[in-house]
Amino acid sequence: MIYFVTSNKGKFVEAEAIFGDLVQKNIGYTEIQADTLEEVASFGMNEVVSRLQGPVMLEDAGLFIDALKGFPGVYSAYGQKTIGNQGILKLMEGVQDRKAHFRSVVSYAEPGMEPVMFAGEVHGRIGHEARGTKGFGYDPIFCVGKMSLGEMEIVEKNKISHRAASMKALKNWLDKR
Ligand code: ITT
Repeated sequence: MIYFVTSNKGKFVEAEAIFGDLVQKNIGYTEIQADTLEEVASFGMNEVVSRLQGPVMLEDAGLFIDALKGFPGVYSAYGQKTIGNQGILKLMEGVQDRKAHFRSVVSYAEPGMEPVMFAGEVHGRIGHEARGTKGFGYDPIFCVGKMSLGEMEIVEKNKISHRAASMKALKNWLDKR
């Protein structure tokens, strides 16, 4: 059993499909404003491990759009809350280069252990409209091939996603220990 500290149900169900024995803890932790996902994902670790006294993971993820020089990136949660998908589509109006990627960094630790971190990425493009009602966040505007992530079932998203890559790497590491 692992505690996954997150407020995001969408992230949790995707992680649960990979790990099985996960417990969501919506306890909040100190999320710093930093330049990298790694700094955000590692900063809160000591705090949550000592509070929960067990195996803990947390994850920080973001959408990086080439034409916007990586925006919203580490500000993805704020971007989603404020301008949202329609705001991103607006910023991308008339923009030819639609390349973007999602990146996920998962951090894991047990009491008395130095945290380990694993990263994952998925490359795709920003669509011209929001499509699909599955998934969450930026999924409807992020396309891989002909489909948006918002049109994919969790099993399909988990074959290609940033989160699936970082979490499968962690699972591999745990299985091999
Ligand atoms: P926690 O920090 O509580 O885990 P959060 O929703 O704030 O939840 P992040 O800071 O990691 O999570 O994510 C930043 C935002 O990026 C998030 O609010 C989503 O809108 C978006 N995002 C992350 N992963 C995504 C995915 O797989 N598909 C679509 N949007 C995603």
